[in-house]
Amino acid sequence: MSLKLYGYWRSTASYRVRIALNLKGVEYEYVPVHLVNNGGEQHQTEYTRLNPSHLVPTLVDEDEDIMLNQSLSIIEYLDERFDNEYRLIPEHRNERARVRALAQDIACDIQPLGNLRVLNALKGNFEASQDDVAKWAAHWIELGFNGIEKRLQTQAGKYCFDFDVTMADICLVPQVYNAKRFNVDMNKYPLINKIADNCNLLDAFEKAKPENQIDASA
Ligand SMILES: N[C@@H](CCC(=O)N[C@@H](CS)C(=O)NCC(=O)O)C(=O)O
Repeated sequence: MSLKLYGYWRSTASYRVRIALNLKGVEYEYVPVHLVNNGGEQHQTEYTRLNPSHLVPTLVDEDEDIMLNQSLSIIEYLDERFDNEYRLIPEHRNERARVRALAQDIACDIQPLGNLRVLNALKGNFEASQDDVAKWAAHWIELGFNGIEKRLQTQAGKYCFDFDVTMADICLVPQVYNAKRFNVDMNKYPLINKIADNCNLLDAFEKAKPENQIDASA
């Protein structure tokens, strides 16, 4: 098999790539990298040779001799490499820009603030309690979701955009999963909820769920 995805079941960035691979209908080998056990396998030499940023996901495409990090770049790569009828990024320039913007609202402005290493630094360097850390993570998700919910009022259909499932939905669904982990009150976000529910009816999203991965644990 030529494609390998190094990821972690609960990592939202890995979850995005799993959805994209499933939507494109591409077979891949999933290689778990446990972010907590063994001091965090993302820090082990074997893995940092592939990804010196100590983060998942990493995609290796042996046929093309390419190794990629950054989930959004990986998704764009997959969309172009497997140029089938299922487009994750629309052809039209304006739609493409809007999809990327919404994806970045999540991947650049929400997720990094709740990343494991950020939460660990709050505890380790600034004496934050587990409760403080959970409030911190929920705060940034809510701030981001407040803006996204308003934006969706003017553009959403069944999915984030009225045309079809795109990279924006691929980013939204894992972030909703993460929001629930941090007890964000999702009743405040009816559109986000509706879109996530619609996406989760699709096989590609179901298969990509954290609990359906080989490395899922309680
Ligand atoms: N911008 C990166 C973010 C990657 C990232 O933050 N990965 C997290 C899991 S979602 C991670 O590996 N965290 C490990 C750590 O913080 O030590 C992407 O989209 O791929």
